[in-house]
Amino acid sequence: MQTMTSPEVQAHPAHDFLPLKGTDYVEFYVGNAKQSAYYYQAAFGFELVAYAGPETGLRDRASYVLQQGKIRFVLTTSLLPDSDITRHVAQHGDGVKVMALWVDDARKSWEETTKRGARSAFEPLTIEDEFGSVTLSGIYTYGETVHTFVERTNYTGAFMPGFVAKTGLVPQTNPVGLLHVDHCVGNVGWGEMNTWVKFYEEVMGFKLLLTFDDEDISTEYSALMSKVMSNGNGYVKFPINEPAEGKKKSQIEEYLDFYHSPGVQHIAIATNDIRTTVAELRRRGVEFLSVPASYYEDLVERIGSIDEEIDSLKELNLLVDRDEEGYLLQIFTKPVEDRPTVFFEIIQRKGAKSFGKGNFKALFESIEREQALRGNL
Ligand code: TYF
Ligand code: FE
Repeated sequence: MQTMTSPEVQAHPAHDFLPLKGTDYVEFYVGNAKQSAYYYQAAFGFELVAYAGPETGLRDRASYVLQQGKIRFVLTTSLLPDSDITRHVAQHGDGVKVMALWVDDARKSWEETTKRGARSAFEPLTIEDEFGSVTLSGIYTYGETVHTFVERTNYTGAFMPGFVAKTGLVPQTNPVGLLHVDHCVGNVGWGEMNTWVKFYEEVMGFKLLLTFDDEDISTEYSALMSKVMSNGNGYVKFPINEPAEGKKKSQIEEYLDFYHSPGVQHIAIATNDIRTTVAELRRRGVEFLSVPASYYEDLVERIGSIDEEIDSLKELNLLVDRDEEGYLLQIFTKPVEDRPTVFFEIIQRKGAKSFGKGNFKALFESIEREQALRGNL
């Protein structure tokens, strides 16, 4: 007799106790949410879609929700001299507080992860308004960073109950082609990488996708190790970096010195047309790291033939790398705060599922030049 596996079981294999549908939003705690919202709108082309604050009955904070493609950023500031948000901003500067994950069942996500050892940030709660209901729960990951589980039951409002639809701040939204979050990278302390790898394996059911040791990625000075964790369907990827011993201060150590704890280092955002996206971001004043012209001299030799003219990549200082499955184009912004902490990566994947290992040397040397300018090398 033949046994059949039902399609439902195939779609949600029993061993995936934490099925994720993607990134729901990324929340930043910032010193001035209104001005940050303007920056992400004017420079990165996000659209303002929702708001919560004194006008909606909040006394302690204000939040702006921005959207582009499937990406949602929430920018939250405190209105009080002393609160969790105020203290977070005082310690870390502007930074990522929440990486929210879209799930079918926020209660089960919380139960499955806390029973495997996750520290709860808040218990499951359901909030409602005339547009439907949303159930939320939260667990801590590295540092003070939280994973919020977001369950949307046909919710049709602007963001979630508690927020009102809001447009404006800039006269017109001009998107730059940002599509979705490709991966979010965390920096953790010396010797802590494997602790967090184990957390994502055991508590979240993720798998180790790739490992970069200090041999792969030590340049003259900056040294780090990195492991990329992925959930079952590959929609959510979290590389974890830790500093390694080098000739001088690791870029990860510089981050930790200024963030004063582990935290999110970079958010990689996907585009289908990186040349148009980056040309427009540059025109709007977004600052990117640059590699020397020599990077482009042996590029074709290294990666073979690609669809793009090398000159057009050189003009925008885009990086290219190849793996067994295809190639990718990527570029990194400078930190978007005064502290050398959080930055963005813009990435276009043309088949490649890797992270640009072939670019590490050129990229890290570029970061070291910036570190030296800051007096932190
Ligand atoms: O996410 C990654 O692994 C790549 C490479 O400090 C990278 O974007 C790794 C560490 C780092 C900057 C970029
Ligand atoms: Fe990256």
